[in-house]
Amino acid sequence: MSVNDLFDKSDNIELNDSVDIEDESTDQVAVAPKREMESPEFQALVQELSSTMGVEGITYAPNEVIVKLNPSIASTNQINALQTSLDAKVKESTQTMGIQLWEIQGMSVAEAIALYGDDPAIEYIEPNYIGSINTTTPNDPEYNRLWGLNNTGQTGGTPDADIDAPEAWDIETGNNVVVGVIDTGVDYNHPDLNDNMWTNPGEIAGNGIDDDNNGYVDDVYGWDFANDDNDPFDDNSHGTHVAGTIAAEGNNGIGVTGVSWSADIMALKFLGSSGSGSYFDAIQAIEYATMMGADLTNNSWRGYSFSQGLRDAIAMAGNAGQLFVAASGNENNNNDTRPAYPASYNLDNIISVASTDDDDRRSGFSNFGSTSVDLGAPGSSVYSTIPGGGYGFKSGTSMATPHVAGVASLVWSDDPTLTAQQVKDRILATVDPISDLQGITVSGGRLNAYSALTGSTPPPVVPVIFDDFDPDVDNSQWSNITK
Ligand SMILES: [Ca+2]
Ligand SMILES: [Ca+2]
Ligand SMILES: [Ca+2]
Ligand SMILES: [Ca+2]
Repeated sequence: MSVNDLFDKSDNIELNDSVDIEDESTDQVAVAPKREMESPEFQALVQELSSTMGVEGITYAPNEVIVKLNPSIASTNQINALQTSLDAKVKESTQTMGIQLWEIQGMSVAEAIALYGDDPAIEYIEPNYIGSINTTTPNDPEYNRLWGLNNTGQTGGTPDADIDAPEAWDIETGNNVVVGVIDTGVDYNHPDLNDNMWTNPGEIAGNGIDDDNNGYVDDVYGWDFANDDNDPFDDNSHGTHVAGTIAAEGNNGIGVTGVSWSADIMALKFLGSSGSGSYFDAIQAIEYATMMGADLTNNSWRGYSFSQGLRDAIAMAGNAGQLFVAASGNENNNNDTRPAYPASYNLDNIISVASTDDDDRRSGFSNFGSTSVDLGAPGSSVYSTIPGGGYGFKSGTSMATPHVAGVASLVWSDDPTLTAQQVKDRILATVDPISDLQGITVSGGRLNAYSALTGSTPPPVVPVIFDDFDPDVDNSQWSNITK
């Protein structure tokens, strides 16, 4: 049903008293009658107009209409009458075209258009639509909980304190970049993850044979280095949560979406059900990711003791072109003075991540460091997947880190020719500066996916030099770091 359809059928139009004008001139009868606003037909038309005007992603100024009067018909009295009925005043006019912006108070935009869309004195009346860059909104029902991806103030925070994911998705939603999740394992059966799991193309499952001769028998989704078996299922929940932020299946009508809608998650379990694990198992996991060709790994865990072996494993990954995204830690520490590993190793392929909240403030728990922590990313009250097909909230630099890993995978999806260094430089050079991170992080800002995708390749970040060995700390255990 259109405006014309309705009005063509409107044989019983009544004059509404409120349209009456003070000036009893002969122009009065020429004013188009105000339709009966209580009638079902009118209400249906308003409803139809509202739904057309307000479809997803389209917004318009709530109390404004763009009006062009028909100069051959409109008289001063008619215009006055129209403006009175709309409780309208002219806010602005174009210089030469006779198009005006009216501010209306008497009724909604849809009602105004329904009433006067066919008025002969008006050439057209339309919403004052809000234009913006394109955005892509996924259909996942819990998407609105993901303030870190798109913050509209839905959690009481500051609108746009987010990574601009919908703007980024208009450019790139991700493809099969392989992201190793070095963590507590992954619920690879989760309905929002199972189609985004990496599987070893050279391995036949369950035949008891190491088909690809990589030293691991029946390693299909990755490996469990904590328990030395081929089942990296998550018996903690941390790794599944991290995996969902990177690449929960986007736009599948289920649950949430990751930063990437379709990266491939390699499950590399070295933290056991308690959330801790040994550095040797971490070294094996990093070696596996490198051997099997992961493009990057997410490392939401830390310890406070230096290990040459761990450093060697990460350096080897870097030599293979792999990016290593690491959590800075949750102790509100300055990592410049008290290094947290692996984030604090002075290696070019490491990105060290602090946590921010929905007001673009540093999360109170987050570590920082002007030379040792690179940037911030959303990490407070992050909603993501948990084992058993569920969802839940977690906070920590552990939750910030996978936002960065997800953006790295998007950047690589968009341009596979980039080196790890170029991806890192791009991400750090295109942060949104935020006051809370100025001077206490390398970049001084919070991750922005859209800017990372669109920014030109920046000059290289100056290498960080600092003493990364603290002999006073003895910590042979590595912990995942969910606050
Ligand atoms: Ca935004
Ligand atoms: Ca194998
Ligand atoms: Ca096999
Ligand atoms: Ca989903």
